[in-house]
Amino acid sequence: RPFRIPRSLEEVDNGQILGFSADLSEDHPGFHDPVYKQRRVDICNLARTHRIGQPIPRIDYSPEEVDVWRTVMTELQQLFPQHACKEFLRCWPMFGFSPDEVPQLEDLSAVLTRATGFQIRPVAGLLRPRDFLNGLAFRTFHSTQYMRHHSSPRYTPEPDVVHELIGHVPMLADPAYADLVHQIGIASLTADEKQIWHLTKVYWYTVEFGVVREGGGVKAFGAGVLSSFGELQHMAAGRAELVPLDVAAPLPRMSYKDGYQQRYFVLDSFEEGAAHLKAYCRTLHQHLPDDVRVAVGLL
Ligand code: H2B
Ligand code: FE
Repeated sequence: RPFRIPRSLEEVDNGQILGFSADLSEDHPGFHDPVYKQRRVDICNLARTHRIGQPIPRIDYSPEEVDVWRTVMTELQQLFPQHACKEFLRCWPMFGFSPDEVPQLEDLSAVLTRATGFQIRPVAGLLRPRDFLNGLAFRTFHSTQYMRHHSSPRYTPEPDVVHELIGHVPMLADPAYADLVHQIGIASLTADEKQIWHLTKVYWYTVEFGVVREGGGVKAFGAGVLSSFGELQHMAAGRAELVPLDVAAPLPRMSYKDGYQQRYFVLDSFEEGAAHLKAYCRTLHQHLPDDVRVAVGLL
């Protein structure tokens, strides 16, 4: 299948949604809830009509949605000091997260932009890996804005506002981490389908489920671990296997459904891991046209 290299963020398609969008499948916790489904449609329509450069629409989250946020925040906050990596703990206070209020994408985006030049762009659901990764090349994180279903505050089968804002956003305020994610994005611009798939796995085992050695222990930096009380506890219990990450080697298949990870890829240090990842990404940068290099800030 042919692909076009986007020359600007405007050319990154944020309209093609995989997975649920507002048509929830039968095993989605909100499948039997028409009010929830309509809420999803309304919030997704805001993302679809949002234009780059416009402020991100503010959502008036309902008391029920705030309760979900509060449940997750209250539990996670207890685990972070012990189990989140130092980069996360340094960035976390910059955003003023409170258990009583779901943060607005627009406000967090402003903080991020000041910290690392990253911005948030609202999106209606799970983006195709190529579009999602291409966005990172333009220092843009595509984020959903809807809340998971209140019947299961600790579980979501898809990215939602809790996962994006707690798991991903704080890490993106760390300059070295933001730079790494930017490089992964740039590597995706000229990647063929096979390379996109490999980058998707690299992203999955680092940005989503990565852990790092720190002070004799193992700490979480992956968003899927940081945004899930159960996954964070599971990781901290130390029963999952820890394997060193070799970014160039074939990586195992990803699973969204088999519960907690049975194996985490671990970086010996963040600096060293990032250096390996960036070296791998640069092997994919070689054929980037000069105008694109300029557009993504490489030249
Ligand atoms: N889409 C959205 N909306 N949020 C994500 O965090 C996300 C995505 N992650 N699409 C991507 C895919 C990631 O899991 C990899 C690159 O496939
Ligand atoms: Fe994620």
